[in-house]
Amino acid sequence: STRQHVSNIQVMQNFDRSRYTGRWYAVAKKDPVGLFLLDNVVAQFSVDGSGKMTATAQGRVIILNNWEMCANMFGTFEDTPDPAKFKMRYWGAAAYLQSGNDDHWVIDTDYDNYAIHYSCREVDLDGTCLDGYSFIFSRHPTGLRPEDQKIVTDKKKELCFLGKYRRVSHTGFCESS
Ligand code: DAO
Repeated sequence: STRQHVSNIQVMQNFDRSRYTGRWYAVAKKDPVGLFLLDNVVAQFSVDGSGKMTATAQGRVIILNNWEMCANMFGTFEDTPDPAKFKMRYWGAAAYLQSGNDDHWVIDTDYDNYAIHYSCREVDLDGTCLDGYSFIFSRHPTGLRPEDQKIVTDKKKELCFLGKYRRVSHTGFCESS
């Protein structure tokens, strides 16, 4: 398959942020260089009174090489001319957690079952993505419905990330802390 220019990646048409609110379980993840969130990743999206999208997220992380903990993360989203493309500023509840400013694109979603997120952190000189990450989200902690799997596989291909995802397990690690 041909390498995809980041600027040609198709995102969700007429993205509706209010239908996107609520809880999403990460079921698969393509990691960036220097991965951070390992598993038990759950994101909760909201839209505030002024219409701005915000999110909180939890996930198991390992910091300082061997300290395992549940990270509580926060994100605010800056709008762009494309309603499905945001700039996400994110930070942790504790200063030693990761923080940054990433693209946050919604590639596809049916709002009720699945969502495909994409973020390219570094675009190569030829316009392809050099370092990026992507979450496959489900509304269901048990994973994707069989009927959504083909859609998701096709989108992974379009992002040139097919075969680069790993399964994100939910063991209850972040529920006890
Ligand atoms: O896990 O390697 C990684 C990259 C993810 C960084 C972003 C984590 C924080 C997100 C907060 C709001 C989420 C939707």
